Amino acid sequence: MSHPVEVADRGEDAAAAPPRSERSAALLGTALGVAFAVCFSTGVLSHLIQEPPGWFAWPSRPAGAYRLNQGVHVLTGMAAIPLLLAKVWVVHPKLFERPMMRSMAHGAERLALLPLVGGSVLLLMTGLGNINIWRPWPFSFRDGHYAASWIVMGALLIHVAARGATTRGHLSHRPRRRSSGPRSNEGLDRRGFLTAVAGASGLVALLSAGQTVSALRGLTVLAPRRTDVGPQGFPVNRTAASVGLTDVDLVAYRLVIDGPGVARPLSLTYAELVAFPQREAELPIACVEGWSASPRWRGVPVRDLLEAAGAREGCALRVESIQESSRLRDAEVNAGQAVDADLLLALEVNGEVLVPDHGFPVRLIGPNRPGVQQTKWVGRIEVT
Ligand code: HEM
Ligand SMILES: Nc1nc2c(c(=O)[nH]1)N[C@H]1C(S)=C(S)[C@@H](COP(=O)(O)O)O[C@H]1N2
Ligand SMILES: [Mo]
Repeated sequence: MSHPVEVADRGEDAAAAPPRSERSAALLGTALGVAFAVCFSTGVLSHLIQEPPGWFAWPSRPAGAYRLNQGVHVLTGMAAIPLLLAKVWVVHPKLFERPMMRSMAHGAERLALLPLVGGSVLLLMTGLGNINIWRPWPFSFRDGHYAASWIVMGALLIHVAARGATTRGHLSHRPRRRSSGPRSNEGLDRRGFLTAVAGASGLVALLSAGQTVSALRGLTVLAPRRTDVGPQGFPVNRTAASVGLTDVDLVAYRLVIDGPGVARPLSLTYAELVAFPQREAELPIACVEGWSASPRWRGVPVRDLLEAAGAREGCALRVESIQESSRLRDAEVNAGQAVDADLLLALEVNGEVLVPDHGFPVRLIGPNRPGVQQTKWVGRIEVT
């Protein structure tokens, strides 16, 4: 069923048509659907990586896959903001249309608009707030954002089932271009409007992409982080000062390797770690918030430490920080990641000893791990 907004505009001149039309709604809806599908799949993947169920093991290669995933998530999410604003502007007269419900099916379709529109606004707002470290809501960002994404995708399925056929109709009948005749309206026509929305969306993406794509770094206007700004040339998520670790006492410091998976638990001093053979690797820090940088690390391969401790093959690890209480003070390393030669306990970055903000004395850095799992100020590796 087709419910015209202002005029049924199938086959009419795009350059003379008003911006608020069914074809606009169909085009914007399709673009939003694609952006949300990309956001949802990259988001759910990020969730699986952080909360892996038994059947899921995130590999350590390719080293930059998580960086790409999260960069794409945040960019498509940002690009969706102008699309959503435009879509709501185009269809808003219909949201208040009477009668509220012409049939059960029509009623169900209308009802699904509430979680669809409300949830979308919530998703984009919480996402945008989170990357700007602005979290004024009373719930955990991840829980709220995750729940909202399922609600929105459910409502979107209902919406597509109800409106998909009309949308396809509007998309397949390209409007004819009329060469003569008076223009029906002044101001912005549909083509101009859609071009402006696409431009705004592209510009938002372009001005945010520098947080992932180093070639666009100079254009990082809308993303909160410049990835080359920070001690030793890249950003800091949680500073050493904020957790009281600016001044770790190297006399007392030990790295402990223990747990049921090892034959000979180790307790190593900093000097002993320095004496181990070191390995260098360029590996990304890819924050869940979308920014990423790829400095050059140098440190002890975890593999060598496991061997020294007589660890059983196929063990997973829990890496623990000397930082006191925080959700981010420990992280899991699955059995596949644990044997990657580039999983390092880094002592240096970009040719210098780590500064406290980047995790001095030692921090974990491994290929393809989300930033939240690159534990700083490591004090213990438990082999499970
Ligand atoms: C401006 C737009 C958006 C931004 C900036 C954004 C940002 C983020 C960030 C920073 C995370 C990582 C959270 C963490 O692990 O701590 C995340 C996760 C996620 N996002 Fe978004 N997002 C946006 C839009 C969306 C949309 C439109 C969807 C779905 C259609 C979505 C679905 C998800 C899901 C499922 C997760 C995983 C949550 C979890 O790990 O529990 N996001 N998002
Ligand atoms: N112990 C500890 N490690 C941590 C964190 C933390 O808060 N505590 N933050 C993590 C997050 S979210 C990121 S993105 C990276 C950032 O590393 P950097 O500050 O060296 O850039 O560290 C990770 N390691
Ligand atoms: Mo992060």
